[in-house]
Amino acid sequence: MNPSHPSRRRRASQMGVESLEGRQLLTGSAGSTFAIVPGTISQNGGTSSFTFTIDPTHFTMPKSGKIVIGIDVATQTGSSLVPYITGVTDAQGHAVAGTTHARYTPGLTRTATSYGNQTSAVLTPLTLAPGNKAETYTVTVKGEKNTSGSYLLGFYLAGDANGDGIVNQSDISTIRQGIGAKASSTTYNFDADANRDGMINRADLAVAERNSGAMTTVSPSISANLDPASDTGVQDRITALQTVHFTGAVTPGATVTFTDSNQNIAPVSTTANASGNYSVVVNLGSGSNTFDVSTTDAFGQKISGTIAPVTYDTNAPTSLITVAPTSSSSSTTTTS
Ligand SMILES: [Ca+2]
Ligand SMILES: [Ca+2]
Repeated sequence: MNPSHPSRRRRASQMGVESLEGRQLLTGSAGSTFAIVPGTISQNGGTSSFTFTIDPTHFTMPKSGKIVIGIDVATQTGSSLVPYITGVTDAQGHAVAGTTHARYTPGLTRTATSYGNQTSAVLTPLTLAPGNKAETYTVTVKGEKNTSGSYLLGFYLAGDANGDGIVNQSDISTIRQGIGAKASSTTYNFDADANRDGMINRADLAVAERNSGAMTTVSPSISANLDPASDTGVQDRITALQTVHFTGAVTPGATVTFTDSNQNIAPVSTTANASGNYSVVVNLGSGSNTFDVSTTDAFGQKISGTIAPVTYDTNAPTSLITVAPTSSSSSTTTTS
């Protein structure tokens, strides 16, 4: 982990249900996706778009001034969609020059390629607007073979082989060591395959070198931890306090909203600080309280999910019993 990114969480390297589970659990697994965005193509053969923002607060440009963003697309479970990224356009609607496609070699097994052959990825070199201002871009996905359905877009820093949100010499070394590996081989490292074409070669190395210095603080996950001081007695999420405190980590500057699933209590919102940490105080109703936690970040990513209930019980023990502090931790899901 890069110490400058204490809140960053790695992503599962496979999209689809596996990564959603990983995201629900928020366990640190290998991967380099900094944002995951779901979408749906409702008409057979139709298209669907997502607009995102590259801003100087959350992205550091490499020396070239162009940050190479990779965009993967995968079908959601149960979807018959054959998704294809038709392209990326800038705020004026012009196609981003230099955008390249990769497509897995048909015939490679799904496990070998992680995504199977029903996918494609693009690498797109993006810039800030003049004056180092934020710029918006739109990626469009089409249902090939007259298909429709749900998909996931995964955004990554091309060449970030270890998924820590920065492309540097360490990544370049990893890719160099992996040269020659194909998706069917045991030494294949998905994240080292910068252009996602199923093989690691000099093209991936060139992308990483070109992107060296690129960095992002956008995070694909949000955590929500009940402050142990808010959990009286045993750390069991049963408390005698009517007002409790949660902390967590998310994309810096993101808005975070806690909503009572039973709608007994007004939603409470806060904003994460520049390090991605947030803190929120929430009132409880009597009995079990289930909160939906949702966040929206500057990139345009929205994450939402439900955290483990917290029970307000005036009869809950208040004595200070020392227990393992990890029992109060919980996480949100990302099924928005
Ligand atoms: Ca890295
Ligand atoms: Ca490659």
